[in-house]
Amino acid sequence: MFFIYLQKNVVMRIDILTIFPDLLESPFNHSMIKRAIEKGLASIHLHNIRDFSTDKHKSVDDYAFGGAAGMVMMVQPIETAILKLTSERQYDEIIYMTPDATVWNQKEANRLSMAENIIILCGHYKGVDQRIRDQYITKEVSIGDYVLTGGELAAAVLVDSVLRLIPGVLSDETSALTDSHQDGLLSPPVYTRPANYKGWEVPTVLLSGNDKKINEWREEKALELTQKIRPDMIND
Ligand code: 6GU
Repeated sequence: MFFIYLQKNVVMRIDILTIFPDLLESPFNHSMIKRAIEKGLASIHLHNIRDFSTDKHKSVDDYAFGGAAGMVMMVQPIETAILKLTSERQYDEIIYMTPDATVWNQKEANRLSMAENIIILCGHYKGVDQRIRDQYITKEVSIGDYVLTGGELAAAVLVDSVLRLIPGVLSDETSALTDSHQDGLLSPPVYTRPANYKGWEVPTVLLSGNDKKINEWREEKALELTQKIRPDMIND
């Protein structure tokens, strides 16, 4: 007797709340992400926060209490959008993209690639009213120590890093396993034909056909490169 383990065929659903949905149309209509959607492995739904505003001017932001500079995104439109989505299905995470959060990394991407349904809220101006963060947000993500105009480009980065890990999204499935960062090291250098271009030669070991030697060379180079460029990754 034998068992066949069928992989559960789950489509990852991503709902994105933004005041600039146009900013996200293009990244999701190209290359790898587009293919993931076409293959039915993921679905991405963009929602304009403004559409949920009950205000007669369709406002989404207001002045900060206490006189701080900059506008703050209001509770009501965001809450209404979140409540509509969460009434329709269960979400694994409600993520807020903001520079004042811990920084996204490969380990987090691996973990999130296992989720079924997620909501991503993109911040703008001085950010969202803290009460949204306190009441609804389950995870806050920054993509690095610099400030962007809004969370949209950061959300595109997060979605790209997660979708490419879903089996079947990349044409060569194993290639995600050998990415920089996946084993805690940077990737070794790569070369393609010709073996000699203007006298610039490819390391001879790569032409040797000796898999053991080649793997040893790659590991050595990965370690050397990481030590030189990102010693913090080795100390971690
Ligand atoms: Cl997630 N949002 C914004 N506005 N700026 C950022 C960021 C996010 N991550 C790094 N900088």
